[in-house]
Amino acid sequence: MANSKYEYVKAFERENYLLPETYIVIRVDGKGFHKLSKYYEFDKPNDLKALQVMNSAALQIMKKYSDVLLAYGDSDEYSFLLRRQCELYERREMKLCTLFSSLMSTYYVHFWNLAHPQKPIHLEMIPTFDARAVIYPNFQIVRDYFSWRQVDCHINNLYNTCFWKLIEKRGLTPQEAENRLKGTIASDKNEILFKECNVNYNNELEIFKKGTIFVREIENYHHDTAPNETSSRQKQKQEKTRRKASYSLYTAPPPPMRQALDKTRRKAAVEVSHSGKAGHGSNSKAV
Ligand SMILES: Nc1nc2c(ncn2[C@@H]2O[C@H](COP(=O)(O)OP(=O)(O)OP(=O)(O)O)[C@@H](O)[C@H]2O)c(=O)[nH]1
Ligand SMILES: [Mg+2]
Repeated sequence: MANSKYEYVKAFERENYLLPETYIVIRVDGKGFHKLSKYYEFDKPNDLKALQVMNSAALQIMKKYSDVLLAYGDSDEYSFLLRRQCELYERREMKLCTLFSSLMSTYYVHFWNLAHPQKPIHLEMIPTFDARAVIYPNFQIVRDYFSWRQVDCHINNLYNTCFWKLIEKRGLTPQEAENRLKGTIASDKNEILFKECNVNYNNELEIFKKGTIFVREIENYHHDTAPNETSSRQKQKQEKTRRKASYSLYTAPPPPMRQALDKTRRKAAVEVSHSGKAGHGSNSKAV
């Protein structure tokens, strides 16, 4: 490589390497989807086809990167869990975030256009995603992270379902619906839906209420050595095993997130800091 007098500018570059031996969660979120959903006339409060586009894009990312063990998504966001010993791009934060956000954006456009031949993406309203990466030191916190996202989905969906049903079925204006819901708790909203709108919230689609979970199903995966003792041949073999794994989609059977994460842990043998609730030993192996 030529050494020019301009080479010194490289010294200004900074890189953040995500701490080793920690779980990485990358969350992508649609930019301005409030506007975008209006522009492309999404069904309110949930557009099944749009959610399926999100799911297809996320699954494509999961297929591309075998380090992704699990992905959870709802609305315009998706969270990807990368294994503790992931060495993708040396764990460079900027590289990971920019790649995940650009892949999500381009896959989204691709799958949108496949699903909506009559309503393709227009240049003036291009879907784009931002991304952040957060590291978590143990599995308990990872589980709480996904529970947090799923609870968020539930809270938003219950509110939005109530809001739009009050408008559709009771003829309220958006302002009146907002006022009606002010100060209400979850049970009040269920009651409003049932008594005033003739809607049983339990009958709403699971994907709307709980989001979508993809799990990489890895069978017979063993990894007995410490990461720095793993030879490159062993690493290649493990990579191949992960790559060959199938994917399961859960629209969250109850209690959804715990089951899916436990399954990931059992099958992929993600290392776990022991939690009494989960009922597994703490001697599981690291992927
Ligand atoms: N009608 C409809 N709107 C949706 C659907 N999914 C997502 N949205 C819209 O997308 C928004 C996502 O929330 P945010 O990410 O907080 O809002 P945003 O406009 O994307 O803003 P930034 O993420 O800050 O750029 C929701 O508030 C809805 O307005 C859907 O299935 N149907
Ligand atoms: Mg958004």
